[in-house]
Amino acid sequence: MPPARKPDQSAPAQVSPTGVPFEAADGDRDPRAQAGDTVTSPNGVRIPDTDHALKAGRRGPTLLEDFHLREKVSHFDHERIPERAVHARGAGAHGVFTANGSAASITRAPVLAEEGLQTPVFVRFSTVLGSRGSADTARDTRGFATKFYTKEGTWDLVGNNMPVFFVQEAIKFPDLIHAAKPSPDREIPQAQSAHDSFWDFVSLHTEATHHVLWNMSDRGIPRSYRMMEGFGVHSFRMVNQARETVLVQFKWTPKLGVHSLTWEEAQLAMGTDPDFHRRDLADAIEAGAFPEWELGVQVFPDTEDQMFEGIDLLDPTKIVPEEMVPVQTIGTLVLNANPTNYFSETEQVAFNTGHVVPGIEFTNDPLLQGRNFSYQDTQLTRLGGPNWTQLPINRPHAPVNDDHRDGFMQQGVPTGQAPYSPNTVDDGSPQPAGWDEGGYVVVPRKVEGEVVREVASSFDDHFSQPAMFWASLSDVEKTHTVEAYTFELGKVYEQAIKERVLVVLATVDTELASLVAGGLGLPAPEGTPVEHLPASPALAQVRGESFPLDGRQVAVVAGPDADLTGIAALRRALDAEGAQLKVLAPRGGVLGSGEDQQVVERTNLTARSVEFDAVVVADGAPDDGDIKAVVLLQEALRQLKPFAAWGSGADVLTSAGVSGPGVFTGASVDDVVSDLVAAMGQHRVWERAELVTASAV
Ligand code: HDE
Repeated sequence: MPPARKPDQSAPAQVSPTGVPFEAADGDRDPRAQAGDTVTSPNGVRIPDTDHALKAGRRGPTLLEDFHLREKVSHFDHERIPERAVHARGAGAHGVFTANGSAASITRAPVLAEEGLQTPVFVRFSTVLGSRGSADTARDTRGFATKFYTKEGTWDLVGNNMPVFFVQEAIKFPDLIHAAKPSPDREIPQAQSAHDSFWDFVSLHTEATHHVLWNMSDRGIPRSYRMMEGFGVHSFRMVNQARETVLVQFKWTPKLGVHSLTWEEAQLAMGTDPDFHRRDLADAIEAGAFPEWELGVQVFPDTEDQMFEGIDLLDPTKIVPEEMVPVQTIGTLVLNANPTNYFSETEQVAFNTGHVVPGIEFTNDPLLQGRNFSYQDTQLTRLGGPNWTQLPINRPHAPVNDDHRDGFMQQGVPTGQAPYSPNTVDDGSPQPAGWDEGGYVVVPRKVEGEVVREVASSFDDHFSQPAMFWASLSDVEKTHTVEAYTFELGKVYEQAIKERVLVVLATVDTELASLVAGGLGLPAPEGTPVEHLPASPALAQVRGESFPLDGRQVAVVAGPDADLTGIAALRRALDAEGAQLKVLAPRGGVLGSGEDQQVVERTNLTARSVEFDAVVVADGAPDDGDIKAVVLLQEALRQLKPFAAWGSGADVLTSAGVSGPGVFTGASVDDVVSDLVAAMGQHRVWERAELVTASAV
């Protein structure tokens, strides 16, 4: 008979002041921090006064004896932990992943394979370069990291919103980040790649060209975390029940489509609302507009050369176009709860690419192999020791019995006398788990070769894929991309660096290079653009598709004499689409009374155009030429946002110079609402782009 297993190495049971054990329902909410009604010390001693220190006399010196004073101030002194070396700025949410079962043929991981299985998740979105307090809308790559609390252990899918990476080998990552972070002397610029050392690095490492092009495209400034794709970037190996393997690449596809800010909006938001993306995510979840993504995989045969039709599957600067290998949906992610405590959840959550479960294995992608070391390593400093998987947000939802012992902040009380294996002292427990017991048994794979510091020659192709990406963009995206390069290089001081970037661009595409050169006032270098695969329509964001309006924001310009019944009707119509209406008036307070009463949510002083996806002007809104109101309307016009107005509201638009495509007017709300909703579904009024853009491709 096999020996009895030891109890899980979980934290001691938590007991409330009344002696009732707490139910940590989903395993990641720990009520210990906030229990009972009275202020207590960390020891649980009730405190009569937390505002005044113990003193020898009212005007006398403070006593060292005051343990509450010492503990309170001392704990505060140690409140901060190091921010993440990269991806310091982020926002998180809880959710659930539901597998549709179609992955059963390629993986034995129930989280992906078992039809209808629901797995709790925590997702953290982030920017890469900025410090923890930096603005959300900087031009940057976005992190998209998902922790799946599966019954077989935790699986972390630590991806980005772009499918390729700057460097091919992990050993170059410190160089890349040192070049991209602020300068070592003045520590500027914050959260920006628009400086000499970044462009110096990427022009010397031309393997970065593909990722840089994605950053300079609209993908670098998402409208919302809810409107981004996510990519696992590397190829992973999947193993099914029959121990057969395939290679896969993961992709998250947002239900709301992929949409971006304009650069002007991004810059405005950095000043007016640095928390733009955080707020958007939290507000949407609070409003019940739960963000949703489909998880898909591109599946490739696990051949000996790890290539697919000439594309190296181990090179993280390459993609396989979806037109060549379609993305197959294997499940759905819904984010349905905001964190209760930012620090305990979003800050302390710690991802590790090395966290995989049976059925999901690695490939030899040299970037992935290095990441598997780095993530565990960085948490030792950031979270203070090796027990970081015991923190509530990181705790596996699977039994843990690891024979690891001690270390800073050990929270479990492991039992038994023999934390080693094999042993006889504890009757051999815990026992290893083989394939049939769900053990992480690695499928044998052949590895041989000479010890070299080299990569395969297929890694030398740095240009054909950026050229394909450029060719795939819509015209408006191309224009934005040219403007982004011109802006960023315009901030570079060294002429030689700008010229070197132009030479790189000329190898990608002559038109791209000459437009950027033109913007910089430099001669366009001669270049011989590379051969590339045909354009991939799936890579363009603007393709005439229509998307749901969940969590979209609409302003209605109103005033004391506005048609409040019309505003109420507009609110109902937008509610039905999942969008939110905000009343904007010259002064705060309440408009009208009774059923149609409207609370003023924004004033001309507190509102800025970037907050809204569309602007409506109500009948009776003041047409007093208030410069702030006019600026808001004109900015919204330039940002291609849809407009609507009913009754005299149309005159306000005319006075502000707002007309043309995407401006809908009528006698009543009913006359305009369906056009407005349809236009918002397209994200922007793209037909207006030509009228307001200075440079065009
Ligand atoms: Fe990361 N990365 N990374 N990275 N990364 C970190 O881990 C690293 C890379 C990504 O919300 C760090 O816990 C190396 C690719 C995300 O907590 C660190 C290399 C991709 C996050 C680290 C890469 C990512 C990180 C910093 C090159 C997309 C935020 C704090 C081999 C597929 C996770 C931490 C969160 C965070 C190292 C490249 C995504 C230092 C060495 C490629 C989303 O360990």
